This record gives sequence, structure tokens and C-alpha cells, in this order.
Amino acid sequence: MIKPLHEPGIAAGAAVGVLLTTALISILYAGWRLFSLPFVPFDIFDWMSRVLPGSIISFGIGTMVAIIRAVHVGPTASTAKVVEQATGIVILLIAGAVIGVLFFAIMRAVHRRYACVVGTGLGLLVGIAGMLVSSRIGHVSSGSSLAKAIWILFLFLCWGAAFAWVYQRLLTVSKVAAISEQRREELAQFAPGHVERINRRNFLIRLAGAAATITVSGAVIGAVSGRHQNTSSSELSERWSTHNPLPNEEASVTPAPGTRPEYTSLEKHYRIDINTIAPSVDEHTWKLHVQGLVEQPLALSLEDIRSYIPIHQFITLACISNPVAGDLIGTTRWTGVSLKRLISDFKLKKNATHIKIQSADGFYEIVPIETIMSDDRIMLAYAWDGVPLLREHGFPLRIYIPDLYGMKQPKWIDSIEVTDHWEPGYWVVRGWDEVARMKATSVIDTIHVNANDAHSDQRQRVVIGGIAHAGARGISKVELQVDDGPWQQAAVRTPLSDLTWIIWRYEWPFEAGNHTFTVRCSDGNSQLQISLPSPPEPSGATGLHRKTKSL
Ligand SMILES: Nc1nc2c(c(=O)[nH]1)N[C@H]1C(S)=C(S)[C@@H](COP(=O)(O)O)O[C@H]1N2
Ligand SMILES: [Mo]
Repeated sequence: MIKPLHEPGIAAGAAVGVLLTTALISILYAGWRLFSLPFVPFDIFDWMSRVLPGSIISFGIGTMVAIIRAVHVGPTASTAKVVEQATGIVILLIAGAVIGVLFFAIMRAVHRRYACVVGTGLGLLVGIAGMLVSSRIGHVSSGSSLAKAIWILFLFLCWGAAFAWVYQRLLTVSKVAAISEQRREELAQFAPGHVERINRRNFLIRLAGAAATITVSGAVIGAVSGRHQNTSSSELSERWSTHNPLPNEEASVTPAPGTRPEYTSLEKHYRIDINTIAPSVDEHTWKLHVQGLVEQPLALSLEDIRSYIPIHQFITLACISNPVAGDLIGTTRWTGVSLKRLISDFKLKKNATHIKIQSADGFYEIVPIETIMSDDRIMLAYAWDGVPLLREHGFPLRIYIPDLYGMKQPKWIDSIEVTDHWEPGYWVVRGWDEVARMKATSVIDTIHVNANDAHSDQRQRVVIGGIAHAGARGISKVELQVDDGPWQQAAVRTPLSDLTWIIWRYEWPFEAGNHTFTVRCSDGNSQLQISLPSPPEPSGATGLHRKTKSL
């Protein structure tokens, strides 16, 4: 039997799917911004990033960082978050198109009176999947999980019912258009299917208009109701750096003009984690749970943790995904309690050898107790730059472990399990380095020609400067090479601490022409940085940074 002309096809299914799903996403968005209800597209992305094989995820991260850097669109970390969020939305749109096609395909096989059953059935299935994914990720820790589940199911049911309604309408407009068999045959001679298409097109255009109205309304409601992101001046005034000079203020070597700030403002500090939206943890109900191989499990409040004598350390944190000269690195002042001190109150059992640190987002890492006992700089930190950790940076509690990349240092910690064995942490399971010791790296931030010098009698100088960093090993030497010349030692500024990057500076007598500058450093053990280029995966990027400038 030949299918009647008026059955909607694949293209119509995909178009209807995209339209209805766009409207759905905008309502979810408004619900998220107004009432902190789950935003399913972001949850889908985060869920996928957790369950997909590590090799695919790491390839995705590497490609994304490379593209962002190549097109110079902005800071890598925040741009990557936007790309991830957009990907979540596109994935749901594609799923919507697929459901649309599937729905119309099913409707070809069954009678039209089942449209509503099929539509709501599909909506229910997708809704249940969305609900499960969302509760698994649970970005928004506040609010009842029942209300969230109902919200998601309700919206997806309406969405499924909308498919059925659209389908019925499409059939009706087709029928009206068919006028009479005879008339249709006449028309079909020179324009087969023409009548249907015109009417269907009108209907789809109106549907698109309705979807666009809902989408714009949702987007506008969401945009105006969202908490504002800008930091107020009263918030800024509470920061440590607003009131205090840096400890190396008097250092004789000054940064070359154009060098990045030695102390990174909290807003400029890179953010990397597995969440499209940072988990928000309620300070009043939050507890650090200590369990496993302890005589007695503990539940410490933030107050309890703050009651220990605090330690303050200037720290440079870097992401293992940072390419040579990338921006996934930052320096601030961390405040917390030494874990060695805290652990002495844990009453460990005899066979305790490791702790497994677990986070609100499902991230985790394992640290040997021996390491903790041998290094009192390892700390549980609750403040950066004198204020409670920002949500994006792990509020209320994160760990610091000297010399290791960020991938070993959980944010949003909620429990510590004492165990008797090592196991690979979140990123180690996904193929990254077991140790993740920071590689020595040096970067040229600026090649500066002082405009005033052009008219002076003195020989003009080019001032070159940047940073060098080798985890907690410090930097013993920075050298600069101009073109193919000899390596020359640069001046090194006293760092903020043994745990931060250092700022270096080199002055070079001006010589007109095109010049290439290359930098290299040696760590505190006089170990020269690795000059062979290698990508960040799996152990951190190596290679020399080089910049060419015509003078
Ligand atoms: N809970 C949790 N902690 C985490 C991560 C994460 O995804 N989840 N990412 C880690 C990685 S890879 C890095 S580089 C640092 C980044 O810390 P920052 O965002 O405060 O700069 O956090 C680490 N801690
Ligand atoms: Mo990282």
C-alpha cells in the first residue's frame, strides 16, 4: 500500500523536534534561574563527561583547548565552560530531532488516535532518562529532589504531548488542503503535493513563531532573574590583597612592563573541573565526614575546621592540561589547616595507609598518609585571598598538595575515607599520570620596547619578562636566548613563596630587525626544564616557549 501523501516525513519530524525542544530548553532555563531547578542540558553534558571513556574525554579536552587558543577568543577556562554548556544544549536538541523523527515513524505504523499515547510515552521515557541523569549529577544541592523530579517529568510529558498535538494539526491542515480527490489530482498534475506543503509550511512557520516566543520569554526571564555575577566593591574590600602588601614588595628585580600580575585576582584565576555549573554547597548543612579505618567516624563543621590554627601559603596552581605558555595557571594566598595536624585527631586504625578524598561532584583522589605526615604544607583550605573559597573554586573546602597538578587536588570536599590501599583517582582512571608532578615551565609574557628610550642618548634596551614555575621545587635559573645566540641569564625576582612561580626579567640592547626570543629555566635542584615538546596528556606539557617580534 502506498502511504498517503499527508503523512509527515523525516524532515518534518526533525524540524518539529528541534522547535519543541528549543521551547523546552528555554523553560528549563527559566526554571533554573528563577527557582534553581535542574537545567537538564548541562546535566546531560556532565553525565556524559563522567561516563564516556577517558581517552575520548581527554581527546575532547585537548582539542577544545587547542582550538580556543588558536582562535584567541578569550581565557581558555571560561571559554571552555561556555563551549561545554553549548554542547549540552546541542546534544538535547539533537536528541529532540531524533525523537521527532522516531515519533513520526511510529505514527506511520499506528493509527492516529494513538498519537497522544505515543507522544507522551516518548516524553515519559526521555523525561525519566533526564531525571535520572540530573539526579545523578545534582548540581544544585538545595531544594527537594522530589520537586526536581516532578518538574522534569512534567515538562517532558508536556513536550511529548506537544508532538502528538502537532501531528494531529499537521494531518488536519493536510486534509483541509486536500479539498477533494478530483481537485487534488488536477493540481497534482503540475505540482504534486503542493497544496499540502503550502499549508503545512504555514503551520510549521506558526509553530516556529510560537516556539520562538516561548524561547525568547524563557531566555529573558532567565537572564534578568539570575543572580548577578559581578563582584561588588564590598566583596572586594574583604579580600586580603586589598589591604596588604605582597611579601616581596621590596624585591629589587621589578617585572618587565606587560608581565602578568604576580598575584592573580580571584576573578582571573582559571577554573577547571568536571561541572558545567559549579556545585553549590550549603555551608550550614555541610559536614566533612571522616570514616573508614578510624576508631570513631567524625563529622566536622566548617566552624570546627576553622577553629584549628590556620596556615597561610602563597601558592601557584596549574592544570595538567595547560599547554606551554597557556593560561590555566594562577597564584593566590590560600588559608586552611595543615592536614597533618587535623589527621592527628582522627584516631586512625593500625592498618590505615591512605585517605580517599571525595567531593560533592563525584571527583575523588587518594593520598598516602605517609605523604601527609611528611609535609605539613599539605592543607585543607577554606579561604583564598582572605575570603571563603568562591563557589567555582571549591567552597567550602579543598585540598592543597605541593608540587602536583590540580588534577590531584579535589575541590568541594565532603568526605575523607581512611583506607588501607592505594587506588587510582578520578583522572588517573581516565589515563592521566599517576603522580602528576608539575613540570618545570617558563613563559615569555612580554617583549617591551620603551617608547621614551627612542629619543634618549642611552643605547635603547628591550625589556623581556615573564614567569617560570616548577611546582614546589622552586626556580634556580632562568635563561634567555636571542635568535641563535648564547643562553644568557635573566634576573629573577624574589617569589611570593617557595610554592609560587617566579617573575623573571631580561634586558637586551636594541637591535632593529626580526628577533626570536626563547626562554628556559632550571628548577631548584638545577634540573633543566625539558625542551622536547610534548602535549599535556598524559603527564603535563613540556617544550620551550619562543616568541618572535620585529623591533
Ligand atoms: N571536585 C573537583 N575537584 C577538582 C576538579 C574537579 O573536577 N572536581 N578538577 C581539578 C583540576 S583538573 C584542577 S586543574 C583544579 C583547578 O582548580 P581551580 O578551578 O580552583 O583553579 O581543581 C581540581 N579539583
Ligand atoms: Mo586540571
